[in-house]
Amino acid sequence: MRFAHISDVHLGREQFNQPFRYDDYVRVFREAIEKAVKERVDFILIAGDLFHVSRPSPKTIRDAVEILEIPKRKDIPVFAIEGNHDKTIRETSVFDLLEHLGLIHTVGLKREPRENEFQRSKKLSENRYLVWGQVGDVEIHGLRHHTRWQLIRNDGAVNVLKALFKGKKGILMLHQAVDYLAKDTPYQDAFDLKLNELPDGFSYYALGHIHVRRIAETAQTGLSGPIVYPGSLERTEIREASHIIRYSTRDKKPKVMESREGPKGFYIVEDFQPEFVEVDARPFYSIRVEGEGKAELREKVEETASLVPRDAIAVITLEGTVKGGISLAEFNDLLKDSGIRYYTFRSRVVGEAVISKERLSEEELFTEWERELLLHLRVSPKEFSEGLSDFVSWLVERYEKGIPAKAPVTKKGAEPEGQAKEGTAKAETGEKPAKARKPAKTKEPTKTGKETGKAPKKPKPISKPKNPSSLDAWLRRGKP
Ligand SMILES: [Mn+2]
Repeated sequence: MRFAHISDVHLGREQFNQPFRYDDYVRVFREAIEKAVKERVDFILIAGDLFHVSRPSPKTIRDAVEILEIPKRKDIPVFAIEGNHDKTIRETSVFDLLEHLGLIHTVGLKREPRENEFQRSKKLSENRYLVWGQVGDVEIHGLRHHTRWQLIRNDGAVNVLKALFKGKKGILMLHQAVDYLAKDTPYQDAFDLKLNELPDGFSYYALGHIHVRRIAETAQTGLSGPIVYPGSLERTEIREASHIIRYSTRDKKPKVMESREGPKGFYIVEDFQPEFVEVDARPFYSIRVEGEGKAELREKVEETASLVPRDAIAVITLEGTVKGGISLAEFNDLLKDSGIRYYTFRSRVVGEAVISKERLSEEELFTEWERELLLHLRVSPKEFSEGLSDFVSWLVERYEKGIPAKAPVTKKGAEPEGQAKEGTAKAETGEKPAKARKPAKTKEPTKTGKETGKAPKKPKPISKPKNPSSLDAWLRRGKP
């Protein structure tokens, strides 16, 4: 049994607002699919974020259809889940369209059963079915992206994943950040799942969401199969640079290093052992130049740029202390004949030495919800600027369903899609109903303290808005 494991394709993304970047993202997806088909895999997994937004443009849909027709023509099924970027709260999504065309098979919780050549299902409740893929004797389970608060409830007493996939085997496909593999990624302090919260019993955990390549073997985790993140197919941010150049005030020459996160690609998995397959992602240089004056910085930038290949992308961060500061406009002209495909400058130059005051932690400044919002903005600011309506949907979904005060844990009704029935979950954990249904009004909406090991903050009185910057309070009331 051989399969390909791809994730975080982000089709439709026009990084840096450059049309050639749109083409890059499409090109590496085609390359990955073509390589998988050439390797004669039995099936292909796409572990979320096939698209960059949940409502891709007609052009992006056409590109996706064209590429997904390649495995279809060879009768190679593609199984997919929606990631945080492409999931939708609408009844019909682009994934439904692709599924209707027979180009993909989605797995997870559905309102209707699926019984066909590649899909099986099991009734969980009135209009809730668990759908999985079936190829030979291998089951492909999975669930679209959910936030931590949806999956792990009542302080960990209820684990939706463990309840849903109890006794299941084969492959588990998820689009979540697991803490154990999130080190040195944007999700390090904002993971969705702890390692021991993953359901055991699967031979392979096909994950998506973390954009860099990560594997945790069974010997490290104690789980029944490896946990694997192929990472994104293209370089989605500076941390995924192929090359790093440093030119500090101490260096006589710029130092060029290949990044350890360098190669991009996907996995071909045989007998549940992943083998990395590289795709030809565009070279991406992360450059940091330090100087003590404008002239020094300009000189060093020119010297550094000569080391960057013509087709590459370069993000150049200027550092140092320059009297009077600098304007980036003074640097842009410098590289216009360099041949670098796209470059941009960022400045960390300070006009004068700054003596920093005692630092406040994020936890002291923001509520958990505000930090989640900031994290989303930090991880993928383009997600929001490219699709405000998706942001609003995300916000509404997050908020309508995320307020314990308004949506206490109930047996029926206000359950968000993708929740296992509470009864099922309880059977798994042996949790007593009384505790599981603790009245929400006594609960602090954010769990900041518990997450960080500190004492939880006292609940703020709803009627007395004291902090004008509290987005949390504002959204809960719907007005400032
Ligand atoms: Mn992604």
